[in-house]
Amino acid sequence: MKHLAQAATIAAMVAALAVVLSIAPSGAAAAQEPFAARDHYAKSEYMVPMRDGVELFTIVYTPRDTSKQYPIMLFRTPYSIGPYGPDGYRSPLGPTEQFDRDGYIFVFQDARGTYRSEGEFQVIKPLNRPDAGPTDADESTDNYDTIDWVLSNVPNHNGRVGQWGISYPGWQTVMGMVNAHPALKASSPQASPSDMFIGDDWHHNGAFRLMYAFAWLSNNARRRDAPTEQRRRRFDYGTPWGYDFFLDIGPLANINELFFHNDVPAWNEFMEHGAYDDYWQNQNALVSLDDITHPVLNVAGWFDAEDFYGPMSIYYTLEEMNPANQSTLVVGPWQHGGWRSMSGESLGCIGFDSSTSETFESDVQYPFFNHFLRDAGGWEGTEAIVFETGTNEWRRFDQWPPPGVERRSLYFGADGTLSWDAPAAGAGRTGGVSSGRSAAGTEAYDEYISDPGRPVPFSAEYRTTQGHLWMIEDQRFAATRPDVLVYESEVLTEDVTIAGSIIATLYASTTGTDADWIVKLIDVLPGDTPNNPDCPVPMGDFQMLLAGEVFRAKFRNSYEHPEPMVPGEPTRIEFDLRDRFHTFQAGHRIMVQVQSSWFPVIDRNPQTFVDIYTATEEDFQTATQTIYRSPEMPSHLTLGILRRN
Ligand code: PG9
Repeated sequence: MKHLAQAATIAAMVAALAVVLSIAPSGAAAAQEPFAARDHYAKSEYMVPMRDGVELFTIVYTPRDTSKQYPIMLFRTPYSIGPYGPDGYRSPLGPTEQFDRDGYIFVFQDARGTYRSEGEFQVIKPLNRPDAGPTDADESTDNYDTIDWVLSNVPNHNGRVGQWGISYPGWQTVMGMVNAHPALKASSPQASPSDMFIGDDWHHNGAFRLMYAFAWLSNNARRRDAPTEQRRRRFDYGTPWGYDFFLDIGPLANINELFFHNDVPAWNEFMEHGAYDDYWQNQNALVSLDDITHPVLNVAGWFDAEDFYGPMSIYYTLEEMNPANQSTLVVGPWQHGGWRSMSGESLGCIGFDSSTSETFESDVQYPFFNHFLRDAGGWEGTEAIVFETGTNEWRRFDQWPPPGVERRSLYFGADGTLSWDAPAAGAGRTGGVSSGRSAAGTEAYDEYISDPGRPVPFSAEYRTTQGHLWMIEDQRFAATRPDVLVYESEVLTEDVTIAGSIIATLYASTTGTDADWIVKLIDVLPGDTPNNPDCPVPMGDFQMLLAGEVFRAKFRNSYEHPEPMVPGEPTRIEFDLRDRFHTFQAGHRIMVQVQSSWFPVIDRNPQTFVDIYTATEEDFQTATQTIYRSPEMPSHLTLGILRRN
């Protein structure tokens, strides 16, 4: 198993040797002459016809040196491929400048119905049904038709195409993988969503992601014939404080009337589909990944607030459905797209000791495409390249989760304790916000009152959009609320490394008929941790959010057919906080927080069993929430523990 830092050192030595031997180095751009794409590439713009006659606006940058053949790199996006016109050049053209220097044909396309392309934009347009005719188009056929057109119309290519993209362009990349054009030889979907009801941008486990959906749709999904004024302007919240803004709106049903006025069709569609019906199921990309036969580099960020479920589920699905195909998983300590937008040396208050983005770009992404598109060396084909937070090391494994992981449970205890020992008979009576034994005298529990009129904020920051840093933010602001339960381990005497999924098993009851359960896993730093000059809060006892997830109780038995909770009846609710790879170091403590709102990242649950999208003010009711921690009902987390060799 070669460590990436070692690989970087070797790469540096090779680059140095290459200079001595006068070979054009492919490595770090810093040591090289400045590179102006305009000097090396010609730019052309085309309207490229799709099979249904719709034409998509496409920009092609071709190397000015026409004496060679080059691979093609394709990028499709709904966010504009500008600058438009002959004089404006993107910088860099490829995923990094290393690609520009090597020489590729770069093809960019405005997705159907966006910017200069014709057609109608449909947010996460479902793939065609199997009975689709030869002129029925979807995003997969648009990829195919574009590649076909480029191969026939752009000279000097070597017949091989690679595709990459982050987030929506990452999803476009996944669409390109489905019924792929035979010339497509390497795909790197990065932070692509996969299923918008189960994870990713619009919902998590059926709970609506209000703050993000509102921001994204209002800025990106207005009707093309909506007033230009509205389409061009970023939404104006009129206040810096999103918590207040969204609380003032009241029920979600008010939003269209107050702000969107039927200009945002997808918003209205979402409001009509409150369960996992055909509308959502048809958008699920995972079911179409059964015939992928070319190499895939799947990229995720541990702290991605938008699309973490997507890349992980795509990776797992590819492994399951196409076990023989070469599919690599890369996960770094990044926010959404952070490997492209920042150095990756830190996120919020937490440092990672090296430029993790540079490692990804130079040691993973670049050799991947270089290998499969031009047979160049440097790609090791490792299965999983994952950054371990806590120890801040890149590690390579031949499977994910890594071999040797042992699943262990961490139990909620009396007095806010958290331990590897299951609750023993007689545990409890004290601790928690309100705790004790049930009327029957048999159950230890903790309880709190959840008031939808005063939901728990998701962040201590005052913001209108969710941003990114809340995914790794200090949780002390929440720990002190009376409607947040806190369970904390003893100070660890040795390192504890977790790898893979984190499953929360709650035994819970509510006095209402629906409830949200949010579980957060937290790394508590020692009290004497030195301050970080870049961080606004003291680092001693910092409660670093490591993983958190919401579950909407009415979906506990089925996402398609929601069912009410029975008031007062203890109910087992299990959900996945999603994978992490982290070492809680000796001297730290492990903490779990449980709460019933996470506002406005997640919309408020009325706590009565209704269709939340048509709920009225009266449907929102205060409820008493109970978490049990008895031998019969031991609420706990199950973690994969990795022994270090
Ligand atoms: N997370 C964004 C997104 C992806 C797909 C649909 C809608 C939004 C993005 O950053 O592109």
